[in-house]
Amino acid sequence: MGSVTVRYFCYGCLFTSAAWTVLLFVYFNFSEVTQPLKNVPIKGSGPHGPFPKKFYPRFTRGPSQVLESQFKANKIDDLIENHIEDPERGNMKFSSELVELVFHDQIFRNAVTRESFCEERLKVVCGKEEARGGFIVPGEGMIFNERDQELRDLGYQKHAFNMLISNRLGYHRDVPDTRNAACKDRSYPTDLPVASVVICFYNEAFSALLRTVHSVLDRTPARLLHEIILVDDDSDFDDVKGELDEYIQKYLPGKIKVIRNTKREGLIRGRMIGAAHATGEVLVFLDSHCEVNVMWLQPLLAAIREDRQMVVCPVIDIISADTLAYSSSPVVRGGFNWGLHFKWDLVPLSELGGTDGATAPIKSPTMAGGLFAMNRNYFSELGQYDSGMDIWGGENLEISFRIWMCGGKLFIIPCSRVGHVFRKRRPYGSPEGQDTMTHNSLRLAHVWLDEYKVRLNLSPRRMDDKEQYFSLRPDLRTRSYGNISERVELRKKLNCKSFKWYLDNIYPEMQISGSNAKPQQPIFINRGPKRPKVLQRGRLYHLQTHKCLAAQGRPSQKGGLVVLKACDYSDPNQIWIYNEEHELVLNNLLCLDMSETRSSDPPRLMKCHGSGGSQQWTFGRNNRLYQVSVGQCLRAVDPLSRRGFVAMAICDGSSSQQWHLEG
Ligand SMILES: *[C@@H]1O[C@H](CO)[C@@H](O)[C@H](O)[C@H]1NC(C)=O
Ligand SMILES: [Mn+2]
Repeated sequence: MGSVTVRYFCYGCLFTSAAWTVLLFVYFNFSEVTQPLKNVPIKGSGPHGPFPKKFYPRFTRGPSQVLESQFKANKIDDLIENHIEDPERGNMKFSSELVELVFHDQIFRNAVTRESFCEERLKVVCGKEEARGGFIVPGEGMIFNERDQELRDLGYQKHAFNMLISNRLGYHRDVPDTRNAACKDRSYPTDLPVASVVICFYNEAFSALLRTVHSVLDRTPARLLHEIILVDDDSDFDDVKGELDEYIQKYLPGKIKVIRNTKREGLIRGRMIGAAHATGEVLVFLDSHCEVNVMWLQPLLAAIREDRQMVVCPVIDIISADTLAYSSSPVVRGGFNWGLHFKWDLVPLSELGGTDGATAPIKSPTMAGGLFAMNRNYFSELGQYDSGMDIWGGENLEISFRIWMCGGKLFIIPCSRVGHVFRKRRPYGSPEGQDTMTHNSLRLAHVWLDEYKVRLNLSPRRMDDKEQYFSLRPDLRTRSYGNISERVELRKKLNCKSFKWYLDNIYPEMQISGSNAKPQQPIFINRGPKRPKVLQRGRLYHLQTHKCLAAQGRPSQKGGLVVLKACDYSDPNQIWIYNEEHELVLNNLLCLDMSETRSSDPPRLMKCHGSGGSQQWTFGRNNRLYQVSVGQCLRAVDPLSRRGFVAMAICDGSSSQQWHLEG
């Protein structure tokens, strides 16, 4: 009888382990593939790699409206001048505090990079802080006064990225060369076609827009750059109006055209307007918050020169919205789902390699939309965009399907890299708050999807299997999407192939079965689920109160506050891990995190997201604990209070802001 019990016990064990295996398998598969590739940087070459150091003319007006008081600036200038001119003291080390303060001041007044500033003015190499594959400068986003604070918070509100850092960076900076080493040996024909770069913008931050423009000017051979066309889609902000014109007139005469829409047209018609003004052989569309990398244009042009029906995209590198750090992104390609949302896919084995290895173009079923290049006449022949689409959304899939189905090709060129600020939300809507994504997707579906439109699930909510069919969704069936007869005509005129052909030949990975579609077995150049290396482990000791930072409630509770408690040397709930991602992880569970938009909120414990920004902390001078995206230091709110609350404040080196990671 005992043996029966044992047998059932064993069955139980077997069943449990099987269930766990399945669960873990699903979890890892799912989390690895569906995670949007936000900040998963892989190591690029060092930020100060193979570029010749350049020095740029300084502008009399800095990128920011907020100027430090002239008095302070002059005083600091005197200080440096004296130091450098004095032969005895010329070589003396400046305190790093001074360097930071001076640097801070300089970038406000002149658009210089930190590197050029440090080497030019101080004849010293400023200390560098490495971010993985990125380029962050300690204290770059540091809040010095209320105006900094306003600028930062306003920036997040208006642009959904750290405008304070963007302004301080100025309009020029070097970015790490993120290309595969094999790209550096490639050469390109001399008779490449010339390019018109079209940049549409709507309420863009002035500094981000100008950095986009300057990066193109700085890193594109003049003979290949026919012109830059800026299309202002009826922005509301003043600085991208008169001030932009003034700046261009003063510093960039010649190659830049600015076109102002008199009413809001949206990105889609905006680009068509830009293209109509362009006269170069190739059109290159860029977003208004990009920075192009070295040799970005030549590989794109070379591919188009070879085949005029080739539409090409660069690899889109990541510029952090919180720190503006530039980092390399893995080579992935475009796909989509039946919600007609674009997604990144791993490159299937069959598409990798080839004779050119890592430098070979990669066939891509769809494009992300913001950045691509194509022959200008071919753009027209192919029907530009659907001008019945509004503002934003769906146009990237529409043009992708059209390219492939009507005889063109769409490739990603791994040797061309352009950084893009990945914001966590779009900071603007449509003029009347319409859902332009659904409107545009319906147009696209009715023109291009043939019998497959019954598979659509355009609802933001998940429906059960039966409901997800378009034909059973009366609201979408009857919803108007305007007149599409011109686009249907176009499809006939161009003699385009069927959507079935597209799925069979271009995107066979998209399993028709829908919900149980299984992702392909990938080759992923990503770091995968590897945990960041631990740099230090110990208690976070507050020097003034002799207390330790711990969770207010359970350390596993997401969104929980942290407070100062009596140090308990045996309590694992007071142990923090500080890792190479600059995260502070309590008891190996949750990360210390700051709210993105409201820096007045206290820090909380949140799931570690691994993308820096709100979870990036650095230990600095005066024992400070600095939060990178907020630009402030952690302090005890009231050292005498038993409640032990902590909050962020302007770093002032006071004793309430002094911490020590013990261990
Ligand atoms: C749709 O537009 C075409 C021309 O573009 C026109 O001939 C047709 O009458 C329009 N259809 C409707 C229903 O308005
Ligand atoms: Mn963008």
